[in-house]
Amino acid sequence: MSSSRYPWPGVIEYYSDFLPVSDATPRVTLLEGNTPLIPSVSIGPSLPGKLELWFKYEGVNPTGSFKDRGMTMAISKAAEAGAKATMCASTGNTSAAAAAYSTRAGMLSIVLIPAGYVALGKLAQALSYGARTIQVDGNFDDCLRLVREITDKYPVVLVNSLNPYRMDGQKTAAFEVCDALGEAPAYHALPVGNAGNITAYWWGYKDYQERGITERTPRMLGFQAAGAAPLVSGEPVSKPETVATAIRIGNPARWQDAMKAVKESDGILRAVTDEEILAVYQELAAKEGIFCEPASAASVAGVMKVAAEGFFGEESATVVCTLTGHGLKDPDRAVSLAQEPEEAPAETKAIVEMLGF
Ligand code: AN7
Repeated sequence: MSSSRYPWPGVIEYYSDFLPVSDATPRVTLLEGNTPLIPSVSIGPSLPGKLELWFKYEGVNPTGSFKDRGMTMAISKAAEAGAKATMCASTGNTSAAAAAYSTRAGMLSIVLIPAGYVALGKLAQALSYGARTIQVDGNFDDCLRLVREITDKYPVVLVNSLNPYRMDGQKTAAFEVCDALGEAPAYHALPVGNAGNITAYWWGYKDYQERGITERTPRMLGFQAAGAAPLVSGEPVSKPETVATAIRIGNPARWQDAMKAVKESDGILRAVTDEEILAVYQELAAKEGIFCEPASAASVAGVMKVAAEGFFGEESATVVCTLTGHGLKDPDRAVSLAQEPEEAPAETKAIVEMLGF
């Protein structure tokens, strides 16, 4: 390993041997990746059986979600090709990442978002990074249809996960999990929306196994919100609804690839309710000290649900859940569920009394 890989140089430079880049490819990076794989101290030990539960905490990426891994690749390749503008549809996180990396590369970023259904932190990001932010009177699926039509006709690079470079970049999360554990986990659980990430992880795990770095690949466990679960029902959902706005998607672009990933890996696709998602979302913060956004908690909610059904049996196995985005992305949700702060005058005596000291 060359010393130029330290300190952490971002996912393209660190994993360049595994990615379609050359010395001529500019590295448009915010030093994303190298995110912590955190052992569970509360939820894991409470699960039936002998599971070892880990959280891949993607909320600490530079724009606060896993999207940075794919975006550094997509924008670097767009820059290599001389592109001037990028465009994406987004439930929020893709737009934040696209805006940040496009801006860094000196490109115009155009983002289409469903009006009224993007969490406040994500909207703040797209606007602050200077994206041309267009709220569409429609849902994510409408936005993606428009972006596909427009980028087909005009010189603007599509940076949704239909862009193959996005997938290449997102594979690096699977590489990091294997590098951290010394082997692929037995199971990997993810929230599924547009279905790019579960596909990318699977491809990444397969790459490592094909190169002989790991011996096995995990069973992929995909979890959708019950009101937006087309891959579970097998039918597109025309009016997807869930509190987990990041995965409020009714017709995922990577539908077939995700189904293949689940089938090849002997995995499962299941739905979790909004109630289950929000309960785990709160538990992750209050018991594990990990603040993620609601959609991210779907992976853990799903693991808890199938564990309770006996899915894992008595097996001792490693289970990794990706926590895809930071809790600060959706401050409205957090505050609406949490207790009100207590109030006190600026006096020691009053506070000491309140605390019962
Ligand atoms: C926190 O930003 O689709 O199954 O437009 O933001 O790869 O789509 C976000 C997706 C999970 C689902 N968790 O990943 C977008 C967008 C969070 C997310 C997903 C998203 P995919």
